[in-house]
Amino acid sequence: EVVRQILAETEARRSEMPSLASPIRVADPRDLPGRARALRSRGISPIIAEIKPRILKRPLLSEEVATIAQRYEADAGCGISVLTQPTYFLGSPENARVARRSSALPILRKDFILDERQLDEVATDLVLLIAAFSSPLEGLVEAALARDLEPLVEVHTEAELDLALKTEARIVGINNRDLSTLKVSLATFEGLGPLAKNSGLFVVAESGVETRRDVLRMEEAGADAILVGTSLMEEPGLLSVLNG
Ligand code: IGP
Repeated sequence: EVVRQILAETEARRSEMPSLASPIRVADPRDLPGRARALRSRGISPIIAEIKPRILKRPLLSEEVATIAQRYEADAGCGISVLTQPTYFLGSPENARVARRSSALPILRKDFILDERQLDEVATDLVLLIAAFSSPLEGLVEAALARDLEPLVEVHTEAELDLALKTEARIVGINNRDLSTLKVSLATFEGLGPLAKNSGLFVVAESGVETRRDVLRMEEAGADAILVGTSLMEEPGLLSVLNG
């Protein structure tokens, strides 16, 4: 229900989207898998820490976004995920710009991308493409790669994983949250993570991680990085506990 509404609102913004005449390109793309490897070699679990205003029930000021981004970098985060969806998630493309200016970490844009033109709204290092909604997936993956924008394809079922594997995407995210019911189960990653891993992809476990034990559980199932939002927005100091 919530998702239907977000998708309808995104559709309604089509007329305001940038023209395809000026595709965006980030100046110096930052390498997420490279940073994950570097952290691992220092014994640190790679955590992609999210800036998710919805948890605080209000949009964030630019200074707050900058402060959170700096904190995530200081606490050895692997990357920063920034919600840019405005209505339900209370995010903005500007938050992604500010986060990228304020830290040296790779920035993942989190939104509901339905149209290639959305890719030109803000320059980031990675962009989330949700297999269930971002259609045609193959075309959006190619459009992102053409901009040097690394697609992270999010899946929740084996059928969606198969769809992701047919694209050129090198990074797949397995969402423990079912976006249609909003129910979370870490068992989702335990089922699909090993399958994705066998295909040679960089695999991210997303959602529902609250403790160091949860992080270890996701790594045990093959996670190369773990994406955490809610628990970090509630307790920013948790990052250095989660990453060990
Ligand atoms: C973070 P959590 O449970 O730690 O807050 O989850 C992240 O995975 C979640 O925000 C998310 C998301 C999404 C948000 C995963 N996929 C797609 C918006 C759209």
